[in-house]
Amino acid sequence: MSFDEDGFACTGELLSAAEVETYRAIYDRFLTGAIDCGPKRSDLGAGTTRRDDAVENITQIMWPSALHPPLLALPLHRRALDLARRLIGDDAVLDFDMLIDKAPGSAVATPWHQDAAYWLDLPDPRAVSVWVALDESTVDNGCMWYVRGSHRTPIRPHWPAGTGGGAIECACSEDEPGATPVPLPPGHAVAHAGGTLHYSRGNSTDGHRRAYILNFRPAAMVELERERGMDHGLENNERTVRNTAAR
Ligand SMILES: O=C(O)CCC(=O)C(=O)O
Repeated sequence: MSFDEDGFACTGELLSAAEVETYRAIYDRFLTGAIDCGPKRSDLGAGTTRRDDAVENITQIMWPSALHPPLLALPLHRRALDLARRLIGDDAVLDFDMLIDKAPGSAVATPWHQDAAYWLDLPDPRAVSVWVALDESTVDNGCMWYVRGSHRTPIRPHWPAGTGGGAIECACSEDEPGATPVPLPPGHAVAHAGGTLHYSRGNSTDGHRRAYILNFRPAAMVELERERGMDHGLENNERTVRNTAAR
């Protein structure tokens, strides 16, 4: 698996078992509300039936490192940045981070999409997302799926998924040639490019599927995004969607 060839690559272990425990403890403070997230918390799977005991189908929390800055002193941000610089170049910096949790039994898929469809059309499209598993991620609890080589294909038309959760989707399926599930042990990660088609199934197990995701792009492009008002919900809660069209 090669990031340049395939548009995604497993990174191996980024966090030891003890470090995973530290991140899980903080993550659970976000999930219980002990760390207040305000409008940075939303349901990517809104509009679909929810299990009674689940707060959201797919809990998305933008900017955990801004909500809880001690995260920045823990090892993941530095390790993911080093990785991002190896994958897309030495000018990579953090653009944003987020948590995505699939609660036990929340059988809602993250729809097929390309991240670049959420973003501004920037002159330098280099970008990498480092998706870190804090639980074992399996096909049944919603591990990531990618379409090999799709980062080299045009951004497909996308449209809003569900009702009001903010997620977008495009035409794609597990039957797409090159579609591949990427199960991971806890503490391991997979990196994907901004144009890579991806999705995950719902979580049909009794455990959480917690992921910590860090996105990187060239410093000059982060500056340009901010000039254009795009901060991925840090101050401005608008999420720009450049390719969304009515179905
Ligand atoms: O965690 C998921 O199910 C989806 C993650 C995702 O879409 C992303 O990291 O870009």
